[in-house]
Amino acid sequence: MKVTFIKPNIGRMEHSLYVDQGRMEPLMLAVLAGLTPPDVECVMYDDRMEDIPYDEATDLVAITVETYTARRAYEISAQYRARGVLVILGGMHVTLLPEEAVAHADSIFLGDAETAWAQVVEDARRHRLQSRYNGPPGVAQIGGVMPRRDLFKGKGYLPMTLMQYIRGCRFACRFCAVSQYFDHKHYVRAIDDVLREIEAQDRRFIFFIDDNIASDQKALADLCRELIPMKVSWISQASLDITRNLPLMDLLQRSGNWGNVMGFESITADSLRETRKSPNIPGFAGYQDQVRILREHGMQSWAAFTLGYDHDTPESIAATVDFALASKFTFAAYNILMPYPNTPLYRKLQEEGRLLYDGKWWLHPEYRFNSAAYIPKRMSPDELTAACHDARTRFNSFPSLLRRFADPKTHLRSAARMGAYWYYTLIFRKELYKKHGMRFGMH
Ligand code: B12
Ligand code: SF4
Repeated sequence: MKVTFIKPNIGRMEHSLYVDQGRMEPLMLAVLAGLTPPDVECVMYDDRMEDIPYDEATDLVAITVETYTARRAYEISAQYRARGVLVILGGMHVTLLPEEAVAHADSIFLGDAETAWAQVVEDARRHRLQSRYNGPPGVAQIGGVMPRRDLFKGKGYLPMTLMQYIRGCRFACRFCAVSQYFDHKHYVRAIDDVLREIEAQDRRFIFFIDDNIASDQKALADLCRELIPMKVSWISQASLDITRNLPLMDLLQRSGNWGNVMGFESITADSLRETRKSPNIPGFAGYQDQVRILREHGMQSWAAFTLGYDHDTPESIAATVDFALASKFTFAAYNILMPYPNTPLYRKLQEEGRLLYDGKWWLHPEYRFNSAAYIPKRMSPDELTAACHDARTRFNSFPSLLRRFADPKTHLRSAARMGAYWYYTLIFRKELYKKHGMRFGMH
Protein backbone atom coordinates (compact mmCIF):
# COMPACT_ATOMS: atom_id res chain seq x y z
CA MET A 1 0.00 0.00 0.00
CA LYS A 2 1.24 3.49 -0.86
CA VAL A 3 -0.09 6.92 0.20
CA THR A 4 0.84 10.15 -1.61
CA PHE A 5 0.63 13.36 0.43
CA ILE A 6 0.24 16.69 -1.35
CA LYS A 7 0.66 20.32 -0.31
CA PRO A 8 -1.01 22.45 -3.00
CA ASN A 9 0.28 25.78 -4.21
CA ILE A 10 -1.92 28.89 -4.14
CA GLY A 11 -1.87 29.49 -7.87
CA ARG A 12 -0.04 30.96 -10.77
CA MET A 13 1.66 34.10 -11.92
CA GLU A 14 1.04 35.33 -15.45
CA HIS A 15 2.69 32.40 -17.27
CA SER A 16 3.81 29.84 -14.71
CA LEU A 17 3.07 28.22 -11.38
CA TYR A 18 4.17 30.44 -8.53
CA VAL A 19 7.33 29.08 -6.85
CA ASP A 20 7.50 30.19 -3.22
CA GLN A 21 11.14 30.72 -2.24
CA GLY A 22 10.10 31.39 1.34
CA ARG A 23 8.30 28.07 1.68
CA MET A 24 8.22 26.28 5.01
CA GLU A 25 7.90 22.61 5.84
CA PRO A 26 4.30 21.37 5.52
CA LEU A 27 4.13 20.03 9.08
CA MET A 28 0.62 18.59 8.76
CA LEU A 29 1.79 16.16 6.06
CA ALA A 30 4.69 14.93 8.20
CA VAL A 31 2.19 14.43 11.04
CA LEU A 32 -0.13 12.47 8.75
CA ALA A 33 2.76 10.30 7.54
CA GLY A 34 3.80 9.80 11.18
CA LEU A 35 0.31 8.51 11.94
CA THR A 36 0.42 6.09 9.01
CA PRO A 37 1.18 2.42 9.82
CA PRO A 38 4.88 1.67 9.16
CA ASP A 39 4.21 -0.98 6.51
CA VAL A 40 2.62 1.65 4.26
CA GLU A 41 4.90 3.53 1.83
CA CYS A 42 4.59 7.32 2.13
CA VAL A 43 5.66 9.91 -0.45
CA MET A 44 5.12 13.66 -0.37
CA TYR A 45 4.96 16.23 -3.18
CA ASP A 46 4.94 19.95 -2.64
CA ASP A 47 3.19 21.74 -5.46
CA ARG A 48 4.84 25.00 -4.32
CA MET A 49 8.11 23.94 -5.94
CA GLU A 50 7.88 20.62 -7.80
CA ASP A 51 5.78 18.96 -10.48
CA ILE A 52 3.31 16.38 -9.29
CA PRO A 53 3.88 13.01 -11.01
CA TYR A 54 0.21 12.20 -11.55
CA ASP A 55 1.03 8.94 -13.35
CA GLU A 56 3.16 7.49 -10.55
CA ALA A 57 1.34 4.48 -9.05
CA THR A 58 -0.31 5.09 -5.67
CA ASP A 59 -3.29 3.76 -3.72
CA LEU A 60 -4.48 6.88 -1.95
CA VAL A 61 -3.82 10.61 -2.35
CA ALA A 62 -4.21 12.84 0.71
CA ILE A 63 -4.35 16.60 0.07
CA THR A 64 -4.28 19.31 2.73
CA VAL A 65 -6.56 22.24 1.91
CA GLU A 66 -6.64 25.86 3.10
CA THR A 67 -9.03 28.43 1.72
CA TYR A 68 -6.23 29.99 -0.35
CA THR A 69 -5.26 26.66 -1.86
CA ALA A 70 -8.76 25.20 -2.33
CA ARG A 71 -9.04 25.94 -6.05
CA ARG A 72 -5.65 24.39 -6.78
CA ALA A 73 -6.35 21.43 -4.45
CA TYR A 74 -9.55 20.63 -6.37
CA GLU A 75 -7.62 20.76 -9.67
CA ILE A 76 -5.03 18.31 -8.34
CA SER A 77 -7.75 16.04 -7.01
CA ALA A 78 -9.48 16.03 -10.41
CA GLN A 79 -6.23 14.96 -12.11
CA TYR A 80 -5.84 11.94 -9.84
CA ARG A 81 -9.49 10.96 -9.94
CA ALA A 82 -9.43 11.05 -13.74
CA ARG A 83 -6.74 8.33 -13.44
CA GLY A 84 -8.93 6.27 -11.08
CA VAL A 85 -6.90 7.06 -7.93
CA LEU A 86 -8.77 7.59 -4.64
CA VAL A 87 -8.44 11.09 -3.15
CA ILE A 88 -9.13 12.28 0.39
CA LEU A 89 -9.16 15.99 1.30
CA GLY A 90 -8.66 17.39 4.80
CA GLY A 91 -7.55 20.51 6.66
CA MET A 92 -8.92 23.88 7.70
CA HIS A 93 -10.98 24.67 4.60
CA VAL A 94 -12.52 21.22 4.35
CA THR A 95 -13.55 21.32 8.01
CA LEU A 96 -15.08 24.79 7.67
CA LEU A 97 -16.83 24.07 4.38
CA PRO A 98 -17.42 20.32 3.96
CA GLU A 99 -20.41 20.80 1.66
CA GLU A 100 -18.12 22.35 -0.95
CA ALA A 101 -15.16 19.98 -0.55
CA VAL A 102 -17.24 16.81 -0.76
CA ALA A 103 -17.90 17.43 -4.47
CA HIS A 104 -14.16 17.33 -5.22
CA ALA A 105 -12.97 14.07 -3.66
CA ASP A 106 -13.81 10.46 -2.90
CA SER A 107 -13.63 11.22 0.79
CA ILE A 108 -13.31 14.21 3.10
CA PHE A 109 -11.80 14.35 6.56
CA LEU A 110 -13.09 16.86 9.11
CA GLY A 111 -10.97 17.97 12.06
CA ASP A 112 -7.63 16.73 13.34
CA ALA A 113 -6.11 13.65 11.73
CA GLU A 114 -4.83 12.08 14.97
CA THR A 115 -8.27 10.73 15.79
CA ALA A 116 -9.09 8.70 12.70
CA TRP A 117 -6.28 8.72 10.09
CA ALA A 118 -5.19 5.16 10.89
CA GLN A 119 -8.79 4.12 10.22
CA VAL A 120 -8.77 5.89 6.85
CA VAL A 121 -5.63 4.02 5.78
CA GLU A 122 -7.10 0.71 6.91
CA ASP A 123 -10.37 1.37 5.04
CA ALA A 124 -8.46 2.33 1.88
CA ARG A 125 -6.39 -0.85 2.15
CA ARG A 126 -9.60 -2.89 2.27
CA HIS A 127 -11.19 -0.89 -0.57
CA ARG A 128 -13.83 0.42 1.82
CA LEU A 129 -12.99 4.11 1.99
CA GLN A 130 -15.92 6.02 3.51
CA SER A 131 -17.10 9.29 2.00
CA ARG A 132 -16.62 11.24 5.22
CA TYR A 133 -14.58 10.95 8.42
CA ASN A 134 -15.08 13.10 11.51
CA GLY A 135 -11.99 13.71 13.63
CA PRO A 136 -13.05 16.31 16.21
CA PRO A 137 -10.64 19.29 16.21
CA GLY A 138 -8.05 19.32 18.97
CA VAL A 139 -9.25 16.29 20.89
CA ALA A 140 -6.37 13.88 20.42
CA GLN A 141 -3.62 16.49 20.18
CA ILE A 142 -0.42 15.22 18.70
CA GLY A 143 -0.17 12.59 21.43
CA GLY A 144 3.03 10.64 20.91
CA VAL A 145 3.24 10.93 17.15
CA MET A 146 6.64 11.74 15.69
CA PRO A 147 6.30 13.74 12.44
CA ARG A 148 8.08 12.09 9.47
CA ARG A 149 10.53 14.93 8.73
CA ASP A 150 12.51 12.67 6.39
CA LEU A 151 9.84 13.54 3.79
CA PHE A 152 11.12 17.14 3.75
CA LYS A 153 14.64 16.27 2.59
CA GLY A 154 15.83 17.98 -0.58
CA LYS A 155 12.76 20.20 -0.95
CA GLY A 156 14.55 23.47 -0.17
CA TYR A 157 12.51 24.61 2.83
CA LEU A 158 13.61 27.52 4.99
CA PRO A 159 16.21 26.41 7.56
CA MET A 160 13.89 26.21 10.55
CA THR A 161 12.04 23.28 12.10
CA LEU A 162 8.28 23.67 12.41
CA MET A 163 6.74 22.24 15.55
CA GLN A 164 3.56 22.57 17.59
CA TYR A 165 2.90 22.89 21.32
CA ILE A 166 -0.51 24.53 21.78
CA ARG A 167 -3.19 24.01 19.17
CA GLY A 168 -6.13 26.42 18.86
CA CYS A 169 -6.82 29.64 20.75
CA ARG A 170 -9.16 30.75 23.51
CA PHE A 171 -10.00 34.10 21.91
CA ALA A 172 -12.79 34.74 19.44
CA CYS A 173 -11.64 37.30 16.88
CA ARG A 174 -14.44 37.61 14.35
CA PHE A 175 -12.30 37.12 11.23
CA CYS A 176 -10.32 34.13 12.52
CA ALA A 177 -10.70 30.69 10.95
CA VAL A 178 -8.76 29.10 13.84
CA SER A 179 -11.20 30.41 16.40
CA GLN A 180 -14.04 28.84 14.40
CA TYR A 181 -12.25 25.53 13.81
CA PHE A 182 -11.34 25.04 17.49
CA ASP A 183 -14.51 26.65 18.86
CA HIS A 184 -12.52 29.21 20.93
CA LYS A 185 -10.55 26.51 22.74
CA HIS A 186 -6.93 25.46 22.92
CA TYR A 187 -5.27 22.10 23.48
CA VAL A 188 -1.87 21.74 25.13
CA ARG A 189 0.46 18.95 24.12
CA ALA A 190 2.50 16.94 26.65
CA ILE A 191 5.77 18.83 27.13
CA ASP A 192 7.82 15.62 27.10
CA ASP A 193 6.61 14.89 23.56
CA VAL A 194 7.76 18.35 22.47
CA LEU A 195 11.17 17.97 24.09
CA ARG A 196 11.59 14.54 22.50
CA GLU A 197 10.77 16.05 19.13
CA ILE A 198 13.31 18.86 19.58
CA GLU A 199 16.00 16.35 20.46
CA ALA A 200 15.15 14.10 17.51
CA GLN A 201 15.97 16.78 14.92
CA ASP A 202 19.24 18.53 14.15
CA ARG A 203 18.34 22.20 13.99
CA ARG A 204 18.60 24.66 16.86
CA PHE A 205 16.14 27.14 15.31
CA ILE A 206 12.48 26.30 15.85
CA PHE A 207 9.23 27.85 14.67
CA PHE A 208 6.41 26.87 17.02
CA ILE A 209 3.55 27.34 14.57
CA ASP A 210 0.99 27.42 17.39
CA ASP A 211 -2.02 29.53 16.51
CA ASN A 212 -1.39 31.43 19.75
CA ILE A 213 1.32 30.01 21.99
CA ALA A 214 0.18 32.47 24.68
CA SER A 215 -3.37 31.13 24.72
CA ASP A 216 -2.38 29.28 27.93
CA GLN A 217 0.21 31.44 29.69
CA LYS A 218 0.96 28.89 32.39
CA ALA A 219 1.65 26.18 29.82
CA LEU A 220 3.86 28.62 27.92
CA ALA A 221 5.85 29.40 31.08
CA ASP A 222 6.31 25.64 31.64
CA LEU A 223 7.66 25.22 28.13
CA CYS A 224 10.05 28.19 28.51
CA ARG A 225 11.54 26.69 31.70
CA GLU A 226 12.24 23.44 29.85
CA LEU A 227 13.75 25.24 26.86
CA ILE A 228 16.26 27.32 28.86
CA PRO A 229 18.83 24.51 29.29
CA MET A 230 18.29 23.27 25.71
CA LYS A 231 19.83 26.44 24.23
CA VAL A 232 17.57 26.64 21.20
CA SER A 233 16.44 29.80 19.43
CA TRP A 234 12.77 29.98 18.62
CA ILE A 235 9.92 32.09 17.29
CA SER A 236 6.18 31.60 17.42
CA GLN A 237 2.84 33.39 17.20
CA ALA A 238 1.51 35.04 20.34
CA SER A 239 -1.26 37.38 21.41
CA LEU A 240 -0.26 40.81 22.70
CA ASP A 241 -1.60 40.23 26.21
CA ILE A 242 1.72 38.51 27.08
CA THR A 243 3.19 41.99 27.46
CA ARG A 244 1.06 42.40 30.60
CA ASN A 245 2.84 39.41 32.19
CA LEU A 246 6.41 40.59 32.80
CA PRO A 247 7.68 37.40 34.52
CA LEU A 248 6.54 35.51 31.43
CA MET A 249 8.29 38.03 29.17
CA ASP A 250 11.52 37.41 31.11
CA LEU A 251 11.09 33.67 30.77
CA LEU A 252 10.49 33.99 27.04
CA GLN A 253 13.70 35.95 26.64
CA ARG A 254 15.74 33.50 28.71
CA SER A 255 14.35 30.51 26.83
CA GLY A 256 15.71 31.77 23.49
CA ASN A 257 12.58 33.38 22.06
CA TRP A 258 13.63 35.87 19.36
CA GLY A 259 10.19 37.30 18.83
CA ASN A 260 6.75 36.36 17.56
CA VAL A 261 4.12 36.98 14.96
CA MET A 262 1.71 39.20 16.88
CA GLY A 263 -1.79 40.28 15.88
CA PHE A 264 -1.84 44.06 16.34
CA GLU A 265 -4.60 44.11 13.70
CA SER A 266 -5.45 47.82 14.03
CA ILE A 267 -4.37 50.98 15.81
CA THR A 268 -8.01 52.13 16.08
CA ALA A 269 -9.83 51.16 19.28
CA ASP A 270 -13.21 51.01 17.51
CA SER A 271 -11.85 48.49 15.01
CA LEU A 272 -10.40 46.30 17.77
CA ARG A 273 -13.82 46.24 19.41
CA GLU A 274 -15.56 45.62 16.07
CA THR A 275 -13.45 42.51 15.52
CA ARG A 276 -13.45 41.42 19.19
CA LYS A 277 -9.66 41.43 19.43
CA SER A 278 -9.92 40.99 23.18
CA PRO A 279 -6.20 40.41 23.99
CA ASN A 280 -5.48 43.93 22.66
CA ILE A 281 -8.38 45.85 24.17
CA PRO A 282 -7.85 46.22 27.97
CA GLY A 283 -6.26 49.62 28.58
CA PHE A 284 -5.68 50.17 24.84
CA ALA A 285 -3.67 53.36 24.40
CA GLY A 286 -2.00 53.03 21.02
CA TYR A 287 0.36 50.13 21.89
CA GLN A 288 3.22 52.34 23.16
CA ASP A 289 3.68 50.25 26.31
CA GLN A 290 3.41 46.94 24.49
CA VAL A 291 6.02 47.91 21.90
CA ARG A 292 8.37 49.20 24.60
CA ILE A 293 8.10 45.97 26.60
CA LEU A 294 8.66 43.82 23.51
CA ARG A 295 11.78 45.80 22.58
CA GLU A 296 13.13 45.77 26.12
CA HIS A 297 12.96 41.99 25.96
CA GLY A 298 14.82 41.95 22.67
CA MET A 299 11.88 40.71 20.61
CA GLN A 300 12.10 40.99 16.84
CA SER A 301 8.37 41.31 16.28
CA TRP A 302 6.43 40.42 13.16
CA ALA A 303 3.37 42.66 13.45
CA ALA A 304 0.24 41.44 11.70
CA PHE A 305 -2.36 44.02 10.68
CA THR A 306 -5.77 43.39 9.20
CA LEU A 307 -7.11 46.32 7.27
CA GLY A 308 -10.55 47.22 5.96
CA TYR A 309 -12.67 47.45 9.10
CA ASP A 310 -15.79 49.58 9.03
CA HIS A 311 -13.87 52.40 10.73
CA ASP A 312 -10.88 52.24 8.37
CA THR A 313 -10.09 54.86 5.74
CA PRO A 314 -7.06 55.18 3.44
CA GLU A 315 -5.72 57.71 5.98
CA SER A 316 -6.10 55.33 8.96
CA ILE A 317 -4.27 52.64 6.96
CA ALA A 318 -1.42 55.07 6.21
CA ALA A 319 -1.25 55.90 9.93
CA THR A 320 -0.81 52.17 10.63
CA VAL A 321 2.34 52.23 8.51
CA ASP A 322 3.67 55.25 10.42
CA PHE A 323 3.13 53.33 13.65
CA ALA A 324 4.88 50.19 12.35
CA LEU A 325 7.87 52.19 11.07
CA ALA A 326 8.23 54.07 14.36
CA SER A 327 8.07 50.74 16.23
CA LYS A 328 10.91 49.31 14.08
CA PHE A 329 9.14 46.00 13.63
CA THR A 330 11.17 43.32 11.92
CA PHE A 331 8.32 42.67 9.58
CA ALA A 332 4.75 43.83 9.23
CA ALA A 333 2.02 42.02 7.33
CA TYR A 334 -0.66 44.29 5.86
CA ASN A 335 -3.40 41.78 5.20
CA ILE A 336 -6.72 42.83 3.80
CA LEU A 337 -9.47 41.63 6.09
CA MET A 338 -10.58 38.39 4.44
CA PRO A 339 -14.01 36.82 4.89
CA TYR A 340 -12.96 33.20 5.52
CA PRO A 341 -15.86 30.79 5.14
CA ASN A 342 -18.00 30.12 8.18
CA THR A 343 -16.47 32.85 10.35
CA PRO A 344 -18.59 35.51 12.12
CA LEU A 345 -17.08 38.13 9.77
CA TYR A 346 -18.19 36.13 6.75
CA ARG A 347 -21.74 35.78 8.07
CA LYS A 348 -21.98 39.49 8.91
CA LEU A 349 -20.82 40.61 5.45
CA GLN A 350 -23.12 38.06 3.84
CA GLU A 351 -26.14 39.32 5.80
CA GLU A 352 -25.28 42.88 4.84
CA GLY A 353 -24.96 41.91 1.16
CA ARG A 354 -21.35 43.12 1.01
CA LEU A 355 -19.56 40.00 -0.27
CA LEU A 356 -18.03 40.16 -3.75
CA TYR A 357 -17.20 37.30 -6.16
CA ASP A 358 -20.49 35.49 -5.47
CA GLY A 359 -19.34 35.05 -1.86
CA LYS A 360 -16.76 32.43 -2.96
CA TRP A 361 -13.69 34.50 -3.72
CA TRP A 362 -11.40 31.48 -3.22
CA LEU A 363 -12.91 29.72 -6.26
CA HIS A 364 -13.67 32.73 -8.43
CA PRO A 365 -11.59 32.95 -11.64
CA GLU A 366 -11.46 36.76 -11.43
CA TYR A 367 -10.29 37.04 -7.83
CA ARG A 368 -6.64 38.03 -7.33
CA PHE A 369 -4.42 37.50 -4.29
CA ASN A 370 -4.30 40.53 -1.97
CA SER A 371 -7.46 42.19 -3.27
CA ALA A 372 -10.59 43.07 -1.34
CA ALA A 373 -13.31 40.43 -1.48
CA TYR A 374 -16.07 42.60 0.04
CA ILE A 375 -17.33 46.17 -0.03
CA PRO A 376 -15.70 48.20 2.75
CA LYS A 377 -17.71 50.93 4.50
CA ARG A 378 -15.58 54.00 3.97
CA MET A 379 -13.80 53.35 0.68
CA SER A 380 -14.23 51.29 -2.46
CA PRO A 381 -12.81 47.74 -2.73
CA ASP A 382 -10.17 49.03 -5.17
CA GLU A 383 -9.19 51.81 -2.76
CA LEU A 384 -8.75 49.28 0.03
CA THR A 385 -6.65 47.03 -2.20
CA ALA A 386 -4.50 50.00 -3.24
CA ALA A 387 -4.14 51.33 0.34
CA CYS A 388 -2.89 47.93 1.54
CA HIS A 389 -0.47 47.66 -1.37
CA ASP A 390 0.85 51.16 -0.64
CA ALA A 391 1.28 50.15 3.00
CA ARG A 392 3.38 47.13 2.01
CA THR A 393 5.43 49.18 -0.43
CA ARG A 394 6.19 51.91 2.11
CA PHE A 395 7.03 49.51 4.91
CA ASN A 396 9.29 47.38 2.72
CA SER A 397 11.25 50.14 0.96
CA PHE A 398 15.04 49.85 1.31
CA PRO A 399 15.37 53.06 3.37
CA SER A 400 12.73 51.64 5.73
CA LEU A 401 14.59 48.29 5.95
CA LEU A 402 17.79 50.12 6.90
CA ARG A 403 16.14 52.39 9.47
CA ARG A 404 14.40 49.45 11.15
CA PHE A 405 17.60 47.42 11.16
CA ALA A 406 19.44 50.10 13.16
CA ASP A 407 17.94 49.01 16.48
CA PRO A 408 20.45 47.91 19.14
CA LYS A 409 17.66 46.47 21.30
CA THR A 410 16.51 43.92 18.74
CA HIS A 411 18.11 43.40 15.34
CA LEU A 412 21.64 44.45 16.32
CA ARG A 413 21.69 42.20 19.39
CA SER A 414 23.94 39.55 17.85
CA ALA A 415 25.47 38.54 14.52
CA ALA A 416 22.92 35.73 14.22
CA ARG A 417 20.03 38.15 14.74
CA MET A 418 21.47 40.57 12.18
CA GLY A 419 21.86 37.77 9.65
CA ALA A 420 18.32 36.53 10.25
CA TYR A 421 16.93 40.03 9.80
CA TRP A 422 18.37 40.41 6.31
CA TYR A 423 17.84 36.81 5.26
CA TYR A 424 14.15 36.72 6.13
CA THR A 425 13.10 40.28 5.40
CA LEU A 426 14.60 40.10 1.90
CA ILE A 427 13.00 36.73 1.10
CA PHE A 428 9.58 37.74 2.40
CA ARG A 429 9.77 41.13 0.68
CA LYS A 430 10.48 39.45 -2.66
CA GLU A 431 7.68 36.91 -2.24
CA LEU A 432 5.24 39.64 -1.26
CA TYR A 433 5.62 41.38 -4.60
CA LYS A 434 5.63 38.12 -6.56
CA LYS A 435 2.36 36.97 -4.98
CA HIS A 436 0.51 40.24 -5.35
CA GLY A 437 -2.29 39.94 -7.91
CA MET A 438 -1.70 36.20 -8.43
CA ARG A 439 -4.56 34.04 -9.71
CA PHE A 440 -5.76 31.04 -7.73
CA GLY A 441 -5.30 27.62 -9.30
CA MET A 442 -3.63 26.84 -12.63
CA HIS A 443 -6.64 26.67 -14.95
C1 B12 B 1 2.23 27.92 10.16
C2 B12 B 1 1.21 28.69 9.36
C3 B12 B 1 1.67 29.47 8.30
C4 B12 B 1 3.13 29.53 7.85
C5 B12 B 1 3.41 28.58 6.68
C6 B12 B 1 3.41 27.14 7.06
C7 B12 B 1 3.86 26.28 5.90
N1 B12 B 1 4.19 25.09 6.16
O1 B12 B 1 3.95 26.70 4.76
C8 B12 B 1 3.19 30.99 7.32
C9 B12 B 1 3.45 31.90 8.49
C10 B12 B 1 4.22 31.28 6.24
C11 B12 B 1 1.75 31.12 6.82
C12 B12 B 1 1.38 31.84 5.75
C13 B12 B 1 0.07 32.06 5.40
N2 B12 B 1 -1.02 31.66 6.08
CO1 B12 B 1 -0.95 30.43 7.56
N3 B12 B 1 -1.05 29.34 9.07
C14 B12 B 1 -0.16 28.66 9.71
C15 B12 B 1 -0.82 27.97 10.93
C16 B12 B 1 -0.60 28.86 12.13
C17 B12 B 1 -0.39 26.55 11.30
C18 B12 B 1 -0.50 25.51 10.19
C19 B12 B 1 0.10 24.22 10.67
O2 B12 B 1 1.14 23.80 10.21
N4 B12 B 1 -0.51 23.58 11.66
C20 B12 B 1 -0.01 22.34 12.24
C21 B12 B 1 -0.63 21.12 11.59
C22 B12 B 1 -0.09 19.86 12.24
O3 B12 B 1 -2.00 21.21 11.85
P1 B12 B 1 -3.11 21.48 10.74
O4 B12 B 1 -2.56 22.16 9.57
O5 B12 B 1 -4.25 22.10 11.43
O6 B12 B 1 -3.49 20.01 10.28
C23 B12 B 1 -4.25 19.16 11.11
C24 B12 B 1 -5.73 19.08 10.68
O7 B12 B 1 -6.19 20.26 10.03
C25 B12 B 1 -5.80 17.88 9.81
N5 B12 B 1 -5.42 17.97 8.40
C26 B12 B 1 -4.80 18.95 7.73
N6 B12 B 1 -4.65 18.61 6.44
C27 B12 B 1 -5.16 17.38 6.28
C28 B12 B 1 -5.26 16.57 5.15
C29 B12 B 1 -5.85 15.31 5.27
C30 B12 B 1 -5.97 14.45 4.08
C31 B12 B 1 -6.34 14.87 6.53
C32 B12 B 1 -6.93 13.54 6.68
C33 B12 B 1 -6.26 15.71 7.67
C34 B12 B 1 -5.67 16.95 7.53
O8 B12 B 1 -4.90 17.00 10.46
C35 B12 B 1 -3.73 17.76 10.86
C36 B12 B 1 -3.13 17.13 12.09
O9 B12 B 1 -4.06 17.13 13.13
C37 B12 B 1 -2.30 27.98 10.46
C38 B12 B 1 -3.33 27.88 11.54
C39 B12 B 1 -3.91 26.46 11.60
N7 B12 B 1 -4.27 26.06 12.76
O10 B12 B 1 -4.07 25.80 10.62
C40 B12 B 1 -2.37 29.27 9.64
C41 B12 B 1 -3.41 29.39 8.54
C42 B12 B 1 -3.50 28.07 7.81
N8 B12 B 1 -2.82 30.39 7.64
C43 B12 B 1 -3.70 31.16 7.10
C44 B12 B 1 -3.39 32.17 6.14
C45 B12 B 1 -4.53 33.05 5.71
C46 B12 B 1 -2.11 32.33 5.63
C47 B12 B 1 -1.69 33.32 4.53
C48 B12 B 1 -2.58 33.29 3.31
C49 B12 B 1 -1.58 34.71 5.14
C50 B12 B 1 -1.35 35.80 4.09
N9 B12 B 1 -2.34 36.65 3.90
O11 B12 B 1 -0.32 35.84 3.48
C51 B12 B 1 -0.25 32.87 4.21
C52 B12 B 1 -0.08 32.06 2.92
C53 B12 B 1 -0.53 30.64 3.03
C54 B12 B 1 -0.18 29.78 1.84
N10 B12 B 1 -0.98 28.80 1.56
O12 B12 B 1 0.81 29.98 1.17
C55 B12 B 1 -5.09 30.85 7.60
C56 B12 B 1 -5.91 30.10 6.56
C57 B12 B 1 -7.38 30.39 6.66
C58 B12 B 1 -8.18 29.39 5.91
N11 B12 B 1 -9.48 29.46 6.06
O13 B12 B 1 -7.67 28.57 5.19
C59 B12 B 1 -4.79 30.02 8.92
C60 B12 B 1 -5.83 28.97 9.26
C61 B12 B 1 -4.62 31.05 10.07
C62 B12 B 1 -5.87 31.73 10.55
N12 B12 B 1 -5.83 32.24 11.77
O14 B12 B 1 -6.88 31.87 9.92
N13 B12 B 1 0.92 30.33 7.56
S1 SF4 C 1 -5.90 35.80 19.01
FE1 SF4 C 1 -5.16 35.14 16.97
S2 SF4 C 1 -5.52 32.90 16.86
FE2 SF4 C 1 -6.69 33.73 18.61
S3 SF4 C 1 -8.76 34.05 17.79
FE3 SF4 C 1 -7.64 36.01 17.61
S4 SF4 C 1 -6.69 35.96 15.54
FE4 SF4 C 1 -7.36 33.87 16.04
